[in-house]
Amino acid sequence: MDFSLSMEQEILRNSVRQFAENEIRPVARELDEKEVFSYETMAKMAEIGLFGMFVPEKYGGQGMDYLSYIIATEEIARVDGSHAATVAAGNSLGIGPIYYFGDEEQKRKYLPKLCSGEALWGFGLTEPNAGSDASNSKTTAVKEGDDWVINGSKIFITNASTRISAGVTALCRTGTRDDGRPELSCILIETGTPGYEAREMHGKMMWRASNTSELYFEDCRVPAENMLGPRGHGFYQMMQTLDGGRLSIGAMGLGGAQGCYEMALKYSKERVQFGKPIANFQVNAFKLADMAMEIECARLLLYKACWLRDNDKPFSKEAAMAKLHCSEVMYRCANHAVQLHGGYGLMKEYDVERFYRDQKLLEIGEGTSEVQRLVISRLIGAV
Ligand code: COS
Repeated sequence: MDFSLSMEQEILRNSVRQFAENEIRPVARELDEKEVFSYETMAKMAEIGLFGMFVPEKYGGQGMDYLSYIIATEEIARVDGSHAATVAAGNSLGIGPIYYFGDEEQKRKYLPKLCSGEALWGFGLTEPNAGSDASNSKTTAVKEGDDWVINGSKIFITNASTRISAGVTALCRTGTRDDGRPELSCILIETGTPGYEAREMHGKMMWRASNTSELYFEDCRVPAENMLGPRGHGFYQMMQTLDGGRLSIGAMGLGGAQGCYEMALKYSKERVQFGKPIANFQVNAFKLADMAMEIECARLLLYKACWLRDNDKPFSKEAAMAKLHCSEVMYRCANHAVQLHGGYGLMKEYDVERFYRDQKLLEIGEGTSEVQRLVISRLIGAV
C-alpha cells in the first residue's frame, strides 16, 4: 500500500496553495461581505488551469486524474469556500455531464471554453419542489417538430447567472416510462435562448461570493440535438454526476476543516490567558488533537474514494461516505475553531466566522447528510 502522492500531485498542491494564499485570501472576506462574484479571481483561477482538470487535453482540459482535481479543490477550500464552490461546480457539475455523456459534437462545441474557464455552465437539477426528491422534477420538455419546448423552473443553481455563464444542463420530463414513472432527460440550454432566464439569488448565509441562480423556462425552444445522451437517461446522468460531485464537496469539507484547524492552532498558541497560551490548557489541546485526527481520517477516506474512481472501480458508496464524513468533520472543526477564538471568532475580521457559515452548505448541497445516509444504507443492503 502506497500512501504517497505523485510528484505532480505534490507540485499541484503547493502551487494551488500558494495561489490561494496570494490571490484569494486577501480578497475573500470583502467579497463575502459584499456578496459579489469576482470575475478577476475567476480569470486568475482559469489562468492557472483550475477548470477542466480531469478532461483530456483534446477537449481543452488539463488531462489530470480525479485525485489531482480534488487536491486542488481542497487547497482552494482551505482558504475560501466561495471560490472552491465556483471551481467544484464548474468542473464536476458544469463540465462533468457534457464530458461524460455528450456526443463528440457537443464536447467539441462546449468543452474548450468551459475548460479554459472563459465560460461557466450550470447543473439544472433542483427545483422549488424537487430537492432531495430529485426525480420529482416538474420541468417539462415537449417535442414539437425538430425542437424541444421547455417549461418550468430550477433553483439554487451554481454558476448559472454570471456574465460568462454559457448555459445549463436541465433535467426535464420528456414523457412517461412503460412502468408509469416519468421519463427524465437532460437537455443543454444555452444562455440567450429566448424563453430562458437566469436570475441571481441574493441573501445567502454562506458561499456569498459564489454565483447562485433561479432559472426560468417559458416556451423555451431548443433544437433536438441539444438532448444529452439517450432520451430517458437524464436521472441516471444526474446521479452519476453527483457521485463525482460529492467527492468535490468532500474536498471542500476537508480543505475547510484544514483551514479551521490551522487558524485555531495558530490563534491558540498566540492567545494568552491566565498567564499562558490557551493551547497549553489540556481542554484546548485536546480539541486541537481531535481536529488533527479527524482531518487525517477524512483525508484517507476521501482519497480512497478518489482512488476507486481513478481506477474505474465502483465508488458511489465511498463518495457518499466521504461527502458525509468530510462535511461533518468540517462542522466539528469550524465549531472548535470559533470556540477557541472566543469572542473574536464571532467577528467578521476573523476568517473562522466565514468558515463557520460556509460549512453549513456542505451538509445540504449535492445531497443532504440524510440523503447520503440513505444512499449508504441502500448500498450496504440495510434497506
Ligand atoms: N448512478 C446511476 N443511476 C442511479 C444512481 C447512480 N448513482 N442512483 C440511482 N440511480 C438510478 C436507479 O438505478 C434507478 O433506476 P430505475 O429508474 O431504472 O430503476 C433511478 O436512478 C432512480 O433511483 P432511486 O429509485 O434510488 O431514486 P429515488 O427517487 O429513491 O431517489 C435519491 C434516490 C434520494 C438518492 C436521489 O433522489 C438523490 O440523490 N437525491 C438528492 C439529490 C441531490 O443530491 N440534490 C442536490 C443537487 S445540488 S447540485
